[in-house]
Amino acid sequence: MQETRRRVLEALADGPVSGPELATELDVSRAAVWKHAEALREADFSIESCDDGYILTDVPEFGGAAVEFGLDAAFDIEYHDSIGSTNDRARELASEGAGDVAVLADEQTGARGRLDREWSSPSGGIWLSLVCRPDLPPAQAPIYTLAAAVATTEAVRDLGVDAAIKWPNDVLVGPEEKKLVGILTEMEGEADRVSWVVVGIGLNANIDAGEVPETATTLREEVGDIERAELTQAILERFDELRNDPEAVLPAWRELSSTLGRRVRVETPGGEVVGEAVDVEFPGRLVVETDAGEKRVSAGDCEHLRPV
Ligand code: BT5
Repeated sequence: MQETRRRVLEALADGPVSGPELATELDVSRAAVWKHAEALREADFSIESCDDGYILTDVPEFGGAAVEFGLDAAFDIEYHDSIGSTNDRARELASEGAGDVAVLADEQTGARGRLDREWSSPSGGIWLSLVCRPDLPPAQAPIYTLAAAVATTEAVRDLGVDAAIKWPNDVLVGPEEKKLVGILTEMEGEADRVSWVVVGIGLNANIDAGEVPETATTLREEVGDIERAELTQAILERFDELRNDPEAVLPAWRELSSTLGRRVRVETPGGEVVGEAVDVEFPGRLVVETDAGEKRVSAGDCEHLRPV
Protein backbone atom coordinates (compact mmCIF):
# COMPACT_ATOMS: atom_id res chain seq x y z
CA MET A 1 0.00 0.00 0.00
CA GLN A 2 1.20 3.44 -0.83
CA GLU A 3 2.84 5.09 2.22
CA THR A 4 0.54 8.11 2.60
CA ARG A 5 -2.52 5.90 2.17
CA ARG A 6 -1.26 3.57 4.87
CA ARG A 7 -0.75 6.53 7.22
CA VAL A 8 -4.24 7.89 6.47
CA LEU A 9 -5.63 4.45 7.30
CA GLU A 10 -3.69 4.22 10.55
CA ALA A 11 -4.81 7.69 11.62
CA LEU A 12 -8.44 6.83 10.83
CA ALA A 13 -8.12 3.61 12.81
CA ASP A 14 -6.95 5.70 15.80
CA GLY A 15 -9.62 8.33 15.01
CA PRO A 16 -11.81 10.24 15.01
CA VAL A 17 -9.68 12.75 13.18
CA SER A 18 -10.74 15.70 11.03
CA GLY A 19 -9.69 16.24 7.41
CA PRO A 20 -7.65 19.40 8.15
CA GLU A 21 -5.94 17.74 11.14
CA LEU A 22 -5.00 14.78 9.02
CA ALA A 23 -3.70 16.96 6.20
CA THR A 24 -1.47 18.86 8.65
CA GLU A 25 -0.27 15.70 10.37
CA LEU A 26 0.70 14.03 7.10
CA ASP A 27 1.85 17.24 5.41
CA VAL A 28 -0.37 16.77 2.37
CA SER A 29 -3.29 18.76 0.93
CA ARG A 30 -6.86 18.21 2.12
CA ALA A 31 -7.68 17.11 -1.43
CA ALA A 32 -5.03 14.40 -1.16
CA VAL A 33 -6.45 13.18 2.16
CA TRP A 34 -9.89 13.05 0.52
CA LYS A 35 -8.51 11.09 -2.43
CA HIS A 36 -6.93 8.47 -0.17
CA ALA A 37 -10.08 8.16 1.94
CA GLU A 38 -12.16 7.60 -1.18
CA ALA A 39 -9.73 4.97 -2.47
CA LEU A 40 -9.93 3.17 0.89
CA ARG A 41 -13.73 3.21 0.73
CA GLU A 42 -13.52 1.70 -2.72
CA ALA A 43 -11.36 -1.07 -1.25
CA ASP A 44 -14.25 -1.74 1.21
CA PHE A 45 -12.88 0.00 4.29
CA SER A 46 -15.79 1.66 6.12
CA ILE A 47 -14.98 5.23 7.06
CA GLU A 48 -17.71 7.10 8.88
CA SER A 49 -18.00 10.74 9.82
CA CYS A 50 -18.93 11.88 13.30
CA ASP A 51 -18.80 15.19 15.17
CA ASP A 52 -15.03 15.03 15.67
CA GLY A 53 -14.12 13.99 12.15
CA TYR A 54 -13.69 10.62 10.48
CA ILE A 55 -13.12 7.17 11.89
CA LEU A 56 -12.47 3.70 10.53
CA THR A 57 -15.35 1.43 11.52
CA ASP A 58 -14.77 -1.73 9.51
CA VAL A 59 -12.10 -3.39 7.40
CA PRO A 60 -12.72 -5.58 4.36
CA GLU A 61 -12.83 -9.36 4.85
CA PHE A 62 -10.18 -10.01 2.20
CA GLY A 63 -8.19 -8.30 -0.52
CA GLY A 64 -4.84 -6.60 -0.94
CA ALA A 65 -5.51 -3.61 1.29
CA ALA A 66 -7.04 -5.79 4.01
CA VAL A 67 -3.92 -7.97 4.15
CA GLU A 68 -1.45 -5.10 3.91
CA PHE A 69 -3.15 -3.13 6.68
CA GLY A 70 -1.14 -3.85 9.83
CA LEU A 71 1.01 -6.51 8.13
CA ASP A 72 4.36 -7.01 9.82
CA ALA A 73 6.20 -8.78 7.00
CA ALA A 74 8.27 -7.56 4.06
CA PHE A 75 5.75 -8.41 1.31
CA ASP A 76 3.73 -6.20 -1.01
CA ILE A 77 0.40 -7.77 -1.90
CA GLU A 78 -0.93 -8.08 -5.43
CA TYR A 79 -4.53 -9.19 -5.13
CA HIS A 80 -6.87 -10.69 -7.75
CA ASP A 81 -10.52 -11.64 -7.30
CA SER A 82 -9.91 -14.30 -9.92
CA ILE A 83 -6.78 -15.39 -11.78
CA GLY A 84 -5.53 -18.43 -13.69
CA SER A 85 -2.78 -19.37 -11.23
CA THR A 86 -1.09 -17.20 -8.60
CA ASN A 87 2.10 -19.22 -9.18
CA ASP A 88 2.06 -18.34 -12.89
CA ARG A 89 1.56 -14.66 -12.07
CA ALA A 90 4.31 -14.81 -9.42
CA ARG A 91 6.71 -16.39 -11.92
CA GLU A 92 5.93 -13.62 -14.38
CA LEU A 93 6.66 -10.98 -11.72
CA ALA A 94 9.85 -12.82 -10.71
CA SER A 95 11.12 -12.93 -14.28
CA GLU A 96 10.50 -9.17 -14.52
CA GLY A 97 12.79 -8.74 -11.50
CA ALA A 98 10.24 -8.40 -8.69
CA GLY A 99 10.94 -9.69 -5.18
CA ASP A 100 9.07 -9.80 -1.87
CA VAL A 101 5.67 -9.76 -3.56
CA ALA A 102 2.79 -11.96 -2.52
CA VAL A 103 0.25 -12.69 -5.23
CA LEU A 104 -3.08 -13.45 -3.59
CA ALA A 105 -6.41 -14.54 -5.07
CA ASP A 106 -9.91 -15.41 -3.95
CA GLU A 107 -10.34 -17.86 -6.85
CA GLN A 108 -8.06 -19.55 -9.38
CA THR A 109 -9.24 -20.98 -12.68
CA GLY A 110 -6.12 -22.87 -13.78
CA ALA A 111 -4.19 -23.72 -10.63
CA ARG A 112 -1.55 -26.44 -10.54
CA GLY A 113 -0.27 -28.92 -8.03
CA ARG A 114 3.05 -30.72 -8.38
CA LEU A 115 3.72 -32.56 -11.64
CA ASP A 116 1.00 -30.46 -13.29
CA ARG A 117 -1.79 -32.05 -11.29
CA GLU A 118 -4.98 -30.07 -11.03
CA TRP A 119 -5.60 -27.97 -7.94
CA SER A 120 -9.23 -26.99 -7.22
CA SER A 121 -9.41 -23.37 -6.23
CA PRO A 122 -12.97 -22.13 -5.81
CA SER A 123 -13.82 -18.69 -4.44
CA GLY A 124 -13.27 -18.48 -0.66
CA GLY A 125 -9.76 -19.95 -0.54
CA ILE A 126 -6.41 -18.45 0.29
CA TRP A 127 -4.43 -18.90 -2.91
CA LEU A 128 -1.07 -17.30 -2.28
CA SER A 129 2.28 -17.25 -4.11
CA LEU A 130 5.36 -15.62 -2.61
CA VAL A 131 8.11 -14.27 -4.82
CA CYS A 132 11.44 -14.48 -2.98
CA ARG A 133 15.00 -13.76 -4.06
CA PRO A 134 17.09 -15.50 -1.44
CA ASP A 135 20.84 -15.69 -1.47
CA LEU A 136 20.83 -19.50 -1.59
CA PRO A 137 22.22 -22.30 -3.74
CA PRO A 138 19.34 -23.99 -5.64
CA ALA A 139 19.80 -27.24 -3.71
CA GLN A 140 18.75 -25.44 -0.52
CA ALA A 141 15.48 -24.03 -1.90
CA PRO A 142 13.38 -26.88 -0.39
CA ILE A 143 13.84 -25.24 3.02
CA TYR A 144 11.34 -22.63 1.74
CA THR A 145 8.72 -25.35 1.19
CA LEU A 146 9.22 -26.57 4.72
CA ALA A 147 9.08 -23.02 6.08
CA ALA A 148 5.76 -22.46 4.28
CA ALA A 149 4.37 -25.70 5.70
CA VAL A 150 5.42 -24.67 9.23
CA ALA A 151 3.97 -21.16 8.87
CA THR A 152 0.66 -22.45 7.55
CA THR A 153 0.30 -25.29 10.04
CA GLU A 154 1.00 -23.04 13.03
CA ALA A 155 -1.49 -20.48 11.73
CA VAL A 156 -4.33 -22.99 11.31
CA ARG A 157 -3.55 -24.69 14.63
CA ASP A 158 -4.03 -21.28 16.26
CA LEU A 159 -7.59 -21.45 14.88
CA GLY A 160 -8.12 -24.79 16.62
CA VAL A 161 -7.52 -27.06 13.62
CA ASP A 162 -5.86 -30.42 14.33
CA ALA A 163 -3.34 -30.03 11.51
CA ALA A 164 0.01 -31.73 10.91
CA ILE A 165 2.56 -31.78 8.12
CA LYS A 166 3.05 -34.76 5.86
CA TRP A 167 6.48 -34.67 4.25
CA PRO A 168 7.28 -32.63 2.35
CA ASN A 169 4.47 -30.28 1.52
CA ASP A 170 0.98 -31.30 2.63
CA VAL A 171 -0.92 -30.07 5.65
CA LEU A 172 -3.37 -32.76 6.72
CA VAL A 173 -6.17 -32.70 9.29
CA GLY A 174 -7.36 -35.22 11.85
CA PRO A 175 -7.08 -38.99 11.99
CA GLU A 176 -8.43 -39.31 8.45
CA GLU A 177 -5.56 -37.10 7.27
CA LYS A 178 -7.58 -34.98 4.90
CA LYS A 179 -5.63 -32.43 2.93
CA LEU A 180 -6.18 -28.80 3.90
CA VAL A 181 -3.13 -27.19 2.31
CA GLY A 182 -0.84 -27.96 -0.62
CA ILE A 183 2.43 -26.19 -1.40
CA LEU A 184 4.12 -25.88 -4.76
CA THR A 185 7.62 -24.39 -4.83
CA GLU A 186 9.16 -23.43 -8.15
CA MET A 187 12.45 -21.72 -8.86
CA GLU A 188 14.95 -20.55 -11.39
CA GLY A 189 18.65 -20.22 -10.84
CA GLU A 190 22.24 -20.68 -11.87
CA ALA A 191 24.39 -23.56 -10.69
CA ASP A 192 25.42 -21.83 -7.47
CA ARG A 193 22.69 -19.33 -6.76
CA VAL A 194 18.91 -19.12 -6.90
CA SER A 195 17.60 -16.32 -9.05
CA TRP A 196 14.09 -16.53 -7.62
CA VAL A 197 11.88 -18.90 -5.67
CA VAL A 198 8.09 -18.88 -5.87
CA VAL A 199 6.36 -20.57 -2.97
CA GLY A 200 2.72 -21.29 -3.79
CA ILE A 201 0.38 -22.03 -0.90
CA GLY A 202 -3.15 -23.29 -1.48
CA LEU A 203 -5.33 -23.26 1.65
CA ASN A 204 -8.96 -24.41 1.51
CA ALA A 205 -10.47 -21.74 3.73
CA ASN A 206 -14.11 -20.59 3.51
CA ILE A 207 -15.13 -23.29 1.07
CA ASP A 208 -17.77 -26.04 1.20
CA ALA A 209 -16.24 -29.50 1.51
CA GLY A 210 -18.17 -30.54 -1.62
CA GLU A 211 -16.11 -28.11 -3.70
CA VAL A 212 -12.77 -29.86 -3.08
CA PRO A 213 -11.75 -33.50 -3.73
CA GLU A 214 -12.98 -36.19 -1.31
CA THR A 215 -9.49 -36.59 0.09
CA ALA A 216 -9.51 -32.91 1.07
CA THR A 217 -11.03 -30.77 3.79
CA THR A 218 -11.62 -27.06 4.32
CA LEU A 219 -11.53 -24.68 7.27
CA ARG A 220 -15.29 -24.12 6.87
CA GLU A 221 -15.77 -27.86 7.36
CA GLU A 222 -13.38 -28.07 10.34
CA VAL A 223 -13.99 -24.88 12.34
CA GLY A 224 -16.39 -22.68 10.33
CA ASP A 225 -15.54 -19.56 8.35
CA ILE A 226 -12.50 -17.61 9.46
CA GLU A 227 -11.05 -14.13 8.81
CA ARG A 228 -8.96 -14.76 5.73
CA ALA A 229 -7.05 -11.46 5.86
CA GLU A 230 -5.88 -12.17 9.41
CA LEU A 231 -4.92 -15.73 8.59
CA THR A 232 -3.00 -14.62 5.51
CA GLN A 233 -1.14 -12.08 7.64
CA ALA A 234 -0.23 -14.74 10.21
CA ILE A 235 1.16 -16.99 7.46
CA LEU A 236 3.14 -14.20 5.82
CA GLU A 237 4.57 -12.99 9.12
CA ARG A 238 5.72 -16.42 10.27
CA PHE A 239 7.12 -17.28 6.85
CA ASP A 240 9.02 -13.98 6.79
CA GLU A 241 10.48 -14.78 10.22
CA LEU A 242 11.52 -18.27 9.17
CA ARG A 243 13.14 -17.27 5.91
CA ASN A 244 15.30 -14.90 7.92
CA ASP A 245 16.13 -17.64 10.41
CA PRO A 246 16.48 -20.86 8.38
CA GLU A 247 17.98 -22.67 11.40
CA ALA A 248 14.59 -22.47 13.11
CA VAL A 249 12.75 -24.27 10.31
CA LEU A 250 13.67 -27.91 10.92
CA PRO A 251 13.04 -27.96 14.69
CA ALA A 252 9.62 -26.39 14.12
CA TRP A 253 8.88 -28.76 11.24
CA ARG A 254 9.75 -31.83 13.34
CA GLU A 255 7.35 -30.63 16.06
CA LEU A 256 4.48 -30.27 13.59
CA SER A 257 5.03 -33.29 11.38
CA SER A 258 2.96 -36.46 11.46
CA THR A 259 5.41 -38.26 9.14
CA LEU A 260 8.25 -38.82 11.60
CA GLY A 261 7.94 -42.14 13.37
CA ARG A 262 5.56 -43.47 10.71
CA ARG A 263 5.94 -46.21 8.13
CA VAL A 264 6.00 -44.53 4.74
CA ARG A 265 6.16 -45.34 1.08
CA VAL A 266 7.85 -42.62 -0.96
CA GLU A 267 7.63 -42.66 -4.74
CA THR A 268 10.85 -41.03 -5.88
CA PRO A 269 12.19 -40.43 -9.37
CA GLY A 270 14.69 -43.22 -8.58
CA GLY A 271 12.10 -45.76 -7.38
CA GLU A 272 10.07 -46.62 -4.32
CA VAL A 273 11.44 -46.26 -0.78
CA VAL A 274 9.54 -48.04 2.02
CA GLY A 275 10.40 -47.94 5.71
CA GLU A 276 10.12 -45.86 8.87
CA ALA A 277 10.58 -42.11 8.53
CA VAL A 278 13.08 -41.28 11.25
CA ASP A 279 14.17 -37.70 10.62
CA VAL A 280 14.27 -34.74 8.31
CA GLU A 281 17.60 -33.13 7.46
CA PHE A 282 18.53 -29.74 6.00
CA PRO A 283 17.30 -28.57 3.54
CA GLY A 284 14.36 -30.99 3.63
CA ARG A 285 15.59 -34.54 3.00
CA LEU A 286 13.55 -37.31 4.59
CA VAL A 287 15.58 -40.03 6.30
CA VAL A 288 13.91 -43.44 5.94
CA GLU A 289 15.03 -46.55 7.79
CA THR A 290 14.52 -49.36 5.26
CA ASP A 291 15.30 -53.08 5.34
CA ALA A 292 18.39 -52.22 3.31
CA GLY A 293 19.55 -49.49 5.69
CA GLU A 294 18.99 -45.71 5.88
CA LYS A 295 17.94 -43.90 2.73
CA ARG A 296 17.70 -40.17 2.19
CA VAL A 297 14.98 -38.83 -0.07
CA SER A 298 14.96 -35.31 -1.48
CA ALA A 299 11.74 -35.34 -3.50
CA GLY A 300 8.77 -37.55 -4.10
CA ASP A 301 5.19 -38.39 -3.15
CA CYS A 302 4.94 -39.75 0.36
CA GLU A 303 2.23 -42.06 1.64
CA HIS A 304 1.69 -42.82 5.33
CA LEU A 305 1.28 -46.59 5.79
CA ARG A 306 -0.30 -48.58 8.62
CA PRO A 307 2.24 -50.01 11.04
CA VAL A 308 3.17 -53.66 10.25
C1 BT5 B 1 0.11 -29.74 -4.14
O1 BT5 B 1 0.33 -30.56 -5.20
O2 BT5 B 1 -0.35 -30.06 -3.07
C2 BT5 B 1 0.47 -28.28 -4.42
C3 BT5 B 1 -0.73 -27.40 -4.54
C4 BT5 B 1 -0.34 -25.95 -4.69
C5 BT5 B 1 -1.51 -25.06 -4.96
C6 BT5 B 1 -1.14 -23.61 -4.86
S1 BT5 B 1 -2.53 -22.58 -4.81
C7 BT5 B 1 -1.56 -21.18 -5.03
C8 BT5 B 1 -0.50 -21.57 -6.07
N1 BT5 B 1 -0.96 -21.39 -7.42
C9 BT5 B 1 -0.99 -22.56 -8.12
O3 BT5 B 1 -1.31 -22.70 -9.33
N2 BT5 B 1 -0.59 -23.55 -7.29
C10 BT5 B 1 -0.25 -23.08 -5.98
P1 BT5 B 1 0.22 -32.13 -5.13
O4 BT5 B 1 0.95 -32.65 -3.94
O5 BT5 B 1 0.61 -32.59 -6.47
O6 BT5 B 1 -1.32 -32.44 -4.89
C11 BT5 B 1 -2.27 -32.35 -5.93
C12 BT5 B 1 -3.42 -33.30 -5.60
O7 BT5 B 1 -4.18 -32.78 -4.49
C13 BT5 B 1 -4.43 -33.41 -6.74
O8 BT5 B 1 -4.06 -34.43 -7.61
C14 BT5 B 1 -5.71 -33.75 -5.99
O9 BT5 B 1 -5.76 -35.12 -5.67
C15 BT5 B 1 -5.56 -33.03 -4.68
N3 BT5 B 1 -6.25 -31.72 -4.69
C16 BT5 B 1 -6.64 -30.95 -5.72
N4 BT5 B 1 -7.19 -29.82 -5.29
C17 BT5 B 1 -7.17 -29.86 -3.94
C18 BT5 B 1 -7.60 -28.98 -2.92
N5 BT5 B 1 -8.13 -27.78 -3.16
N6 BT5 B 1 -7.39 -29.38 -1.64
C19 BT5 B 1 -6.83 -30.56 -1.34
N7 BT5 B 1 -6.42 -31.44 -2.26
C20 BT5 B 1 -6.58 -31.08 -3.55
